[in-house]
Amino acid sequence: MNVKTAAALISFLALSNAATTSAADVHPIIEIETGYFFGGSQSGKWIKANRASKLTGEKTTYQVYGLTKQAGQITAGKPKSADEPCPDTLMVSLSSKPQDGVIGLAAPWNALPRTPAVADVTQSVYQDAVRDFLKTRGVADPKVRITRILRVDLEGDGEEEVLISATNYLTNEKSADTSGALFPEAPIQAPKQGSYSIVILRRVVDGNVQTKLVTGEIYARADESVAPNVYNVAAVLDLNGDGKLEVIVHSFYYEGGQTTIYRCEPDKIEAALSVECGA
Ligand SMILES: [Ca+2]
Ligand SMILES: [Ca+2]
Repeated sequence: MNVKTAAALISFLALSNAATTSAADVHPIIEIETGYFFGGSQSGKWIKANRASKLTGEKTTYQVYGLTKQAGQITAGKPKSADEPCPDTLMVSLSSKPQDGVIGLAAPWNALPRTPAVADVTQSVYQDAVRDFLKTRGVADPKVRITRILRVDLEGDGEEEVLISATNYLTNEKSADTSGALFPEAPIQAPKQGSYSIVILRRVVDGNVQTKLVTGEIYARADESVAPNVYNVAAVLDLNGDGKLEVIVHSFYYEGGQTTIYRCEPDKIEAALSVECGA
């Protein structure tokens, strides 16, 4: 091997090493409101919080995203235990908390390649869709109350999907009024018969509209044993860089909350990563 070939080989190795390092980077994800650390992704694969935290630096720059726009850039420290009452949840301290920020992502790609459009919740086609869905889940006479409708093309195939959040715990408590508010208080009392809080996804599959439950709870009968949760779509973002949007759902009950990132494929909806804390 002559000197020139050796030098070329060394520079090739250096280049390929650099490429490998960057492809293997973990791209951490945080919740802005709480500073909770979801974990991240690596070459498109989801990495749980404990593993991702070991690969996250002392000072990481995050792009902050809200429901319909990017909301600036912040830095955050290394993830640490959130301590009592949630020692298993990891959290970071944020340099600032941008208004309307929902999720922070440390990655080079744009997590909001397609912006969700907020649609009118009174449209009869969606009122009917929620009513029909609740009937299939055993609610005899559904009292439809939609809190948010979002239209967005999740996978970028040119066809828009529709995400509907609907909550009705059939109570007159002011605290249970979810209309318009993103993080209202959840009702304290046990759920009554016919009450529900759901996020459903409507998409066209082979020319037919398909309606699927992303997450939620439906009480065809009253249940004295549970504290009801309220569910709402907080953001729709591409958090692992595969070009497909994930659906981020915030849920809460009277003394705690959870935020979950859902992958929504036509044949399967599954949770990718989640953070939570409750008393
Ligand atoms: Ca689509
Ligand atoms: Ca994605």
